[in-house]
Amino acid sequence: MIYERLRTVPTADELLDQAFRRALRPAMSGKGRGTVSIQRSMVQIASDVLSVRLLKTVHDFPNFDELSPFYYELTEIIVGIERLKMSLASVQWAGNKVHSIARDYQRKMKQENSVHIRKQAYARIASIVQEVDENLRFLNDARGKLRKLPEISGVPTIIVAGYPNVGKSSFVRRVTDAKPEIATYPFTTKGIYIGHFSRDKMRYQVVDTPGLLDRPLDSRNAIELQAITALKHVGDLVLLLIDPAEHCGYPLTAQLSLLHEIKQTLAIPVLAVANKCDLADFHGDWEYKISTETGYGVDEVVQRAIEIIDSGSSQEGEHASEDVQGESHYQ
Ligand SMILES: Nc1nc2c(ncn2[C@@H]2O[C@H](COP(=O)(O)OP(=O)(O)O)[C@@H](O)[C@H]2O)c(=O)[nH]1
Ligand SMILES: [Mg+2]
Repeated sequence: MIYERLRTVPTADELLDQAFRRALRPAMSGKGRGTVSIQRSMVQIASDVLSVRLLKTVHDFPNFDELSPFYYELTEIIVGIERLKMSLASVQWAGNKVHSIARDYQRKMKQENSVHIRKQAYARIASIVQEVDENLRFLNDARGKLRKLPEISGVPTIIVAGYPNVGKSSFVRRVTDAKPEIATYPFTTKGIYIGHFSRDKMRYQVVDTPGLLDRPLDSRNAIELQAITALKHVGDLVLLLIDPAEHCGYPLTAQLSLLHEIKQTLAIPVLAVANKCDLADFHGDWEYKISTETGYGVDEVVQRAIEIIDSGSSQEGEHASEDVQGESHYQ
């Protein structure tokens, strides 16, 4: 994942500490060297350490304009791209400024004033670095948040949605091969589950999103809604589970209106699937009915999902038309 390799961003104090400590080395081992040359190399080393670390911090961050739409949107809502760009620009400015200050002061150094000038250089350098301390802290905080973003690979992806207890996790468990990985996702404490399966030598990804696509979208604030709609960039299909027997505790009408909302909001194909058909009070005339408990119908639904994904990727760029969406017929 793009943010995984981000290193800790040091604070101004940490940077200055490290730089000035390193710069003491020539003074300690400076036998036989003149004072001017030692003072010059102190300034040189301190400024090298600082500008290298400041500029490295900047280069660690990706070029935001090249991020995939999924990570771009999440970065925007978690930390804000403008704010990030401004902080990085300030840190870059500091890295360059430290370098040019060091050059200027080294030139001014003479036999009689070198210690004094070196101290002046240190003070100027320290104040530049302190000036961007707030930006460094912001970047470190951003790093902490961005690193936790889920790793969602580019393989075809089915997003599982539906009210709590309709059987989403049971479905993911039944169709995927290994234990799903759990990733954190902004604005939900529950973590999303990412599993995989193979069909005809193709890998597919199944994402269970508890806390995201499991209740009416109109109850969400704008930021939560953005975190939810960002999923459309990774999902090729939403598989929305419905529990007509209402064992989940939510009325069927509410479940159907969630189906409707998700279709409208995400603008990717939605396949509605009625689950728990093994139950006695399962009812209704559904195009796709399954039981994740007994396994009834599950293979057919997975096959259908793959067909929809394949037909979507063969007409890349166009929106899936209404008729490929697996509208369930509930009378
Ligand atoms: N009878 C029956 N129970 C099911 C079925 N699928 C899930 N359940 C049960 O419904 C409850 C909620 O399932 P879960 O997968 O955790 O739902 P989630 O909240 O949507 O992830 C659990 O007690 C499951 O055992 C099914 O096909 N038939
Ligand atoms: Mg679950």
